[in-house]
Amino acid sequence: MAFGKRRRLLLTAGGALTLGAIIYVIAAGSHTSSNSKEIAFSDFLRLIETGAVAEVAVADQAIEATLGNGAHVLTVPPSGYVAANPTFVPDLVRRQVRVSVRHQAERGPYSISTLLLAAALLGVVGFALYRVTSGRIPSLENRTRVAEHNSSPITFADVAGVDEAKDEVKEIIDFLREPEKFAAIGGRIPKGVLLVGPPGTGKTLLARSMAGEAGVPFLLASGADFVEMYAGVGASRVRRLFRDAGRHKSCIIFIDELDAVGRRRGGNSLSHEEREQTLNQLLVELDGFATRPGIVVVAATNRPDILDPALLRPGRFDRQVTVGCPDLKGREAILAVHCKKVALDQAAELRSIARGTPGFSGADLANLVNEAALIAARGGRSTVTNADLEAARDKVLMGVERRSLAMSETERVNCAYHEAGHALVAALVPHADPLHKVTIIPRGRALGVTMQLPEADRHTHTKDYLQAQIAILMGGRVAEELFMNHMTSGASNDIERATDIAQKMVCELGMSPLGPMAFRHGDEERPFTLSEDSARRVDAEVREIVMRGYTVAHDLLGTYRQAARALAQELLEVESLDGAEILAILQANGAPSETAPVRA
Ligand code: NHX
Ligand code: ZN
Repeated sequence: MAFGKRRRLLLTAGGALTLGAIIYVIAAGSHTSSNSKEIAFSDFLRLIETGAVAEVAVADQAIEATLGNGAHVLTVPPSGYVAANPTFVPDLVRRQVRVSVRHQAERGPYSISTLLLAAALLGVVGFALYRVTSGRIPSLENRTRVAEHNSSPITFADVAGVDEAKDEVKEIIDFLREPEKFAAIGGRIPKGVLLVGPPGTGKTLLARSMAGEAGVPFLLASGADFVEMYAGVGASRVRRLFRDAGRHKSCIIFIDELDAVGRRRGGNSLSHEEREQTLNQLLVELDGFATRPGIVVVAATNRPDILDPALLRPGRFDRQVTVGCPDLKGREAILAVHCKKVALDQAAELRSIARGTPGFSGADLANLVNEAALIAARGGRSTVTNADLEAARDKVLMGVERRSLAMSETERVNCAYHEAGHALVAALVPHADPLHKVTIIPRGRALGVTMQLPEADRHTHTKDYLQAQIAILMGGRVAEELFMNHMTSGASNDIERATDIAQKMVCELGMSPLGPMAFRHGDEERPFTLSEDSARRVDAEVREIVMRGYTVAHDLLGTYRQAARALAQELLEVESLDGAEILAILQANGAPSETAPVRA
């Protein structure tokens, strides 16, 4: 990497020097002395009248004059002036001015401003080129990095929470360890493995651990490295990567973000020709490797759907391994891996933290443990406690607390009622996730937050759940209206999220009277557009669903006004409440203890 940077620097410096040299040569080639000042032709005539001019050099396009005091000036006569005024030269001679005529070949009369203009133009063009190529000088340097396999290799022990994926790649590791054994038996060994999963789920880590387990070198490249402005550069990088791989008896080539190069061909983007060339080269190399044993290509993507089908054909990336977000057990295991690196309090309950982090990826969990360690250190503790982990979880989920943010009293009161509105609806509407926490301490972009946590990992949602979620989102705005007699712009995010859910229900999930249909606007791949009639009906249904949620929230908050008021007052007092505290306050103020069905 350091080498690449230095080389780039050298290239840039060299380019600048060359440019400077060219400008110098052009400037020196012109006979105009650098102290010539360009003046208007009329001023030049006036200078002659006053007898200030001692000498002139006349050329086709310009006249250079040397004044009596030794200064040089330059002027451009109207075109054809000298030819049209046959007395011009004799007049000069009569005034004791020495006249010489310069030939075009002497390239004398380039004005310094013309030269500067040319140089500036050159500079602008160069700069534009530099910008277009985002500062990258087209070098064929190899960007692949070879991981050392003897210095603390990553093994399966470092990879937690993706047991199925591990099982699936074990076979490939066995093959890498003893390729001869497999070759003797015959049969085609998988050459390309595609790791599919969302960001942060450990695809790179899994690939690394495959190399570590098999004890083979690990060559790393990113699909984005292959996408270049210049035709042929991407393809040559691919060629080089595979040539490097060929030097090892066996190894793993890992291509991160395969979708950057592997996108379906035939697009109409500007750079698509270059990408197509790169992709073709990749396909060629993959096929070439079918004959060479011991080398496995692993690639990662989170968008297998946009990959060119040619990449997925037999003999290429024909094996797909899904690396998903970890489940409860997986999250606990991942937390344990990361907690090994910090001094963990004996009483910390990783299981409960894992339960409270549904949907977290491995990277999110690593981040959580790190945050917890920072919180513990800031608090002067020598170990990371359960409370630190919980605080870190809330920070990752809801954003950083901004206790110092100045809020006016009206804003604070509005915030308390807004959050109380969300909380009351969340507590009383059936089918909703339990309340985790309500706070009026500003966090991230929000002045207040109401947070629910599912009881178990959810992979699908019922229509009831989604409708309850919309009602809860409406609870904030409804409370502002009922208790503050106004509306604020603060509800914007709630409104946006509620509308998004309703739109999905109608357009993607078939949860409206319009039936189980997908309503979507067309894109390049599927130029199917919504008919005007459908669009109108979709809008009406979305509105209907959002308004139903609004009504549910309005009914609940209207019925249990006193409970909502008590909740808001308590929030103004203590700023944060957890789920159990909220339920206790609601029940003490006349709200039912159990979520009863409410009429829709
Ligand atoms: C502003 N923020 O931007 C101020 C500072 C109604 C008490 N002028 O609904 O804070 O008004 O239940 C992600 C998350 C915009 C994106 C929160 C985009 C908040 C949050 C506007 C509480 N809690 N609104 C809420 C809130 C605001 C906003 C967001 C976002 C408020 C409300 C933000
Ligand atoms: Zn809100």
